[in-house]
Amino acid sequence: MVSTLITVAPTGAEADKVAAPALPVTLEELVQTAKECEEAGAAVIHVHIRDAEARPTLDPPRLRDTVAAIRESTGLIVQLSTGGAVTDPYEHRLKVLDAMPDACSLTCGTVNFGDDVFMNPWPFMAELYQLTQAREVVPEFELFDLGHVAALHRLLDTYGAPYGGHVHCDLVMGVPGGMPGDTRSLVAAVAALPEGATWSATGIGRTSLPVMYAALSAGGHLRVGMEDTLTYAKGQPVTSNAQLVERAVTLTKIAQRAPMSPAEARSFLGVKE
Ligand code: KMH
Ligand code: ZN
Repeated sequence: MVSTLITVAPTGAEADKVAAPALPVTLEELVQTAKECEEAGAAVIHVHIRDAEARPTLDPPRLRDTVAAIRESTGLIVQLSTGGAVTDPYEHRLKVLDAMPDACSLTCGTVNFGDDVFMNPWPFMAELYQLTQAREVVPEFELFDLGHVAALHRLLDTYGAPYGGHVHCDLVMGVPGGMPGDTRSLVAAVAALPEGATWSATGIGRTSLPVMYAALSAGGHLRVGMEDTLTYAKGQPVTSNAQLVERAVTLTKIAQRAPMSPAEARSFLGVKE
């Protein structure tokens, strides 16, 4: 049976703890969330951290402690965000790899991000990519727009294969300013991916379910979590990240695909043992 890699993105840099009390922002909350999501069927955790006031941070000691704590309590693949918040400078984003995660996100281009701009110019992408190769960290290529797929081709053509030897992408759909979270955009993006690449998809906000159905029907993998979705259904706030993982697992099983275990995901992605 073909299996589905499920990634949970539990926190993000944008959601507000006051407006979304279930958002995990402390180390204890994050570790508890990680355990629940592994139990529910996730194999990868995409991590953003917050400071003592629940504001997004890329503080290096905090990142190191977070990687260690999640590794100690779960078998999940720890993927640190190098995107951070739109206000994070490039130097801080590059230093994320000092925390020695299993994997990291690598966004393949600049994109409008609501009223903001998420900056990923070519020199930054190229430097980050070469750093992932040197540090033996598996990159996940975040694609918010079709143009990002072209930049991914340029990255691979210029600098060669990623650490782990396998290209895995995540289509981040439905960001205001990026590609829409619908089936025709998903099909167009997937058609443009490099030969042999695998991919997950996530739909922001109300595009979560349509993107999940489209991804399952097109043979893709899934990312879910409160970074991307705070509403479970109309009028129903998400109560926990595990609730979103459980729904993804249910839909995956209906699609006749088993959720991939963390051990299977390690070999699938080429993560260092
Ligand atoms: N918070 C966004 C500006 C990533 O994690 O790499 C960027 C983001 C992508 O979430
Ligand atoms: Zn993120």
